[in-house]
Amino acid sequence: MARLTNRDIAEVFENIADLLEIKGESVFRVVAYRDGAQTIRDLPRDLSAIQAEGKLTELPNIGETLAEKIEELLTTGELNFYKRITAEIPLSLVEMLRVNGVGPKKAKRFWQELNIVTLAELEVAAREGKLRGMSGMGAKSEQKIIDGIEALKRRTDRVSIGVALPLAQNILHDLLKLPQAQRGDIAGSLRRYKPTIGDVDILIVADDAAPIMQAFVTRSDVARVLGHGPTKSSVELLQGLQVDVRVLPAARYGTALSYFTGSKDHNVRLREIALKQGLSLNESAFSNVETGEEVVLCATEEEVYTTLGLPYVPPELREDRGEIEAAQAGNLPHLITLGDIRSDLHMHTTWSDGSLSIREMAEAARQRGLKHIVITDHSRSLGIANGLSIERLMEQQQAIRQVDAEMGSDFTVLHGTEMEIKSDGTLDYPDEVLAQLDVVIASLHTSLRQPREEITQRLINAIRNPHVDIIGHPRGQLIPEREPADLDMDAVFAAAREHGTVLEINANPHRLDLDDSHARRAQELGIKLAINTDAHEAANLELTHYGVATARRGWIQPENVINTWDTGQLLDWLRSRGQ
Ligand code: DGT
Ligand code: CA
Ligand code: CA
Ligand code: ZN
Repeated sequence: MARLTNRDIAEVFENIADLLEIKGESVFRVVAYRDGAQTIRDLPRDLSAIQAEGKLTELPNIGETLAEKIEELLTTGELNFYKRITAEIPLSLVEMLRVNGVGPKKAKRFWQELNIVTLAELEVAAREGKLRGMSGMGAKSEQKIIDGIEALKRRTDRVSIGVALPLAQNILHDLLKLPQAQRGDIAGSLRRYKPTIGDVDILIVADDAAPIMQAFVTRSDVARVLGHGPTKSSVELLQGLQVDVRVLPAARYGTALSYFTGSKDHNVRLREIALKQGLSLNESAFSNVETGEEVVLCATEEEVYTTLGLPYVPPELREDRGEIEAAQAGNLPHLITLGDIRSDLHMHTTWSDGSLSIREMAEAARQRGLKHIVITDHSRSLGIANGLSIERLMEQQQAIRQVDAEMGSDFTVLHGTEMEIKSDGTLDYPDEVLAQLDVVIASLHTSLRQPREEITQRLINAIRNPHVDIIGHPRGQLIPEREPADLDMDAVFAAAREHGTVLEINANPHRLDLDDSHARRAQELGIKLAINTDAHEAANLELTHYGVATARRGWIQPENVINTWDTGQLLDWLRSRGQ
């Protein structure tokens, strides 16, 4: 029996959730499987190890029912319940749900009314104009389905950086404990902080590579060894991620780190510059183009750039999006760093769907070195997240003022909200309530698939409200499973600029929203940004670095991020907004 990876088990639960939804089961059952799957996907450890400790039910979102199913899957490789439900509803319907514009109700109708059960059959039927015969389906909705299928084909099987980075750090940490290892780094897309990762690339400096290769391929979290060579090995982890480890001599480490950090496009540009100097650059050295003789070995990346006559280019910029030209002109941006961040302006407590009290959240934030935070629980219409009625919101204000006083003068707790922008574009609290809050974040959580004009207008309505300070995770994407809303971002930016509304870079690695290029555009337009974790528990406060890296990928400078402000500066700004 093949060992099931965490990713395999998460997939079974996701499929069950989808099948139950197609069947029309209660949302709570569906959500239970979906949340369970998410927990497993994000898990930094192997499920079978947790099962062996008897601690499955201690995981968030894993109750008795799911724990039993995990056990059955781990011990037998199968699940009876899954067999029963896939006998009743074709499993292949699930892949249809990944198409934008196809929900569970439509999938069920394609199956029952037209006997279409696979994505391929759906595509053929749509292209042949066979869907428009169904009630409520026209040529336009048929075309949308074709567009959706094409978009889906462009997406690939990549892993969220939030899953890949902890796994990679863990492996690097273990390998660096070996006596032969002199130093090491994570390279590739992970070092550049791309939001999704194809595979993990790790480099280690050592003279004797064999013990490092051996330790790597025999790790307990390895599902399969894909290659085991003298200086390079590849494995697939139980979590379903491929990892490549390469061992190099110290003298050539700089060229290797530069090469394997990429991006490929950035490397191509570096090689062009080298060629102009009569040098050819590869992963191990600079050589003379004519003679092929190695002429410069680089132990550090800095030496690679120096040889090319360039200043050091931070990994987050290496995408060939203008960084080479900027480096040549001496114009590289002064990038924001994690050390510049003094506050977190978006977080949840037990008042809505968070797991810590206001006081606990404040303590955790202070421990991380922050100077001020804003508590922004969900608003009343978001029932599923226990959103606050106006009465409870006002009660919460008292509680927050109390904690703020208790925390002393070097730490400030402000009262805010993460308010729903409702489907019809109205806001969830009236202006006179918003006027009493220190900070108002407005976010879209529902009806994210509205047509472009409608959803853009909805967001702009919120931006225009003088009480709204920040738009939370503006585009509504989830990585890797949900595409952003179909927003006219030019119009959103124009409105944000006009009204001085801040746009968030949500640091949660499942969101990273705004993304790098939209953040960059916002900065160019003079729009201020916020980098917030949207924490629901203490550990989430550690996610800030993902947001900072996204900002760095977007060329963001510290002065354009309001979390770099000290408390007085933030309060002045809030006052200047007339609240
Ligand atoms: P990924 O794994 O798809 O998330 O993206 P990367 O950037 O980690 O790509 P990967 O793992 O295929 O290769 C790691 C780095 O190695 C890549 O960023 C640049 C370098 N590299 C790989 N193949 C080539 C190539 O054919 N030409 C050049 N110039 N560089 C390459
Ligand atoms: Ca890679
Ligand atoms: Ca690779
Ligand atoms: Zn939130």
